[in-house]
This record gives sequence, C-alpha cells and structure tokens, in this order.
Amino acid sequence: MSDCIFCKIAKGEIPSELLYENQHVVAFKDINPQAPIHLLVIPKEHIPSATDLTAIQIKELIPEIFTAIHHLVKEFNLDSKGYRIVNNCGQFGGQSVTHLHFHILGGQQLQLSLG
Ligand code: D5M
Repeated sequence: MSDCIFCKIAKGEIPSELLYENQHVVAFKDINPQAPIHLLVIPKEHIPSATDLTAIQIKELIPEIFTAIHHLVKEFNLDSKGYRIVNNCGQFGGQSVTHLHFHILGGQQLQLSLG
C-alpha cells in the first residue's frame, strides 16, 4: 500500500536499520521503545491486521514471522530471562499502524498489563 509507513520500511523507501530480512519478513527497532529492547517483525506484504490473514498466510507466513522472532530473541539474548511477543489488532486492540506487526519486548522485568 503506497502510504503505509511499514510498507515503505520493508521496501527500503524509508531508511531503517533492518535487523532481520528474508523474502517474506523484515524486522527493525520500534521508533517509540516501551522497553530496553523493543523490536517489530512485519511481513513485507501489506496485510492490515491479524484479522485479515488468509488461511494460506496463517499456514505459510506466520511460521516465517515466528522464525524471525526466534532468531532475534537469540541475537538479542532475550532467551535466558524472557520477553514478550505482542500483536495489537484493530481499534480495541490498540493497533495504531495498520500493517500487521509483532512486537518483541524485553531487557527488563515487564509489568503484567493485559488490558
Ligand atoms: O504499534 C505500532 C508501533 O509502530 C508503535 O510502537 C510505534 C511504531 N512505529 C511507528 N512508526 C515507526 C517507524 N517509522 N519506525 C519504527 N517504528 C515505528 P501498534 O501495535 O500499532 O500500536
């Protein structure tokens, strides 16, 4: 989608340090970190939210996203003490960027706030 900020990052149209990239997925640091380590993993393809995933994308793309998450967790040494994976979906879920993304948060004790 032409005016989507995450599509622009995925296409390299906005300079951003990509921490992980393959054919389907990229990851980069969140611009407004909520924890010492706050990363975002997104599909290159514009998918507005988790609700919009097709059955094929659930089968083929979500494993790519979790492979990236697994890789980043090890690279940023989050695996020993733990971390949080978050997907905000839609208005009530607090989603502000309408391009599917998964947050990885870690580097400190995170508070329990599930709504
Ligand atoms: O989270 C959307 C997240 O996207 C929010 O934590 C800020 C982040 N964001 C927005 N623009 C950028 C750019 N340009 N680079 C990096 N991070 C960005 P949500 O779950 O939709 O509330």
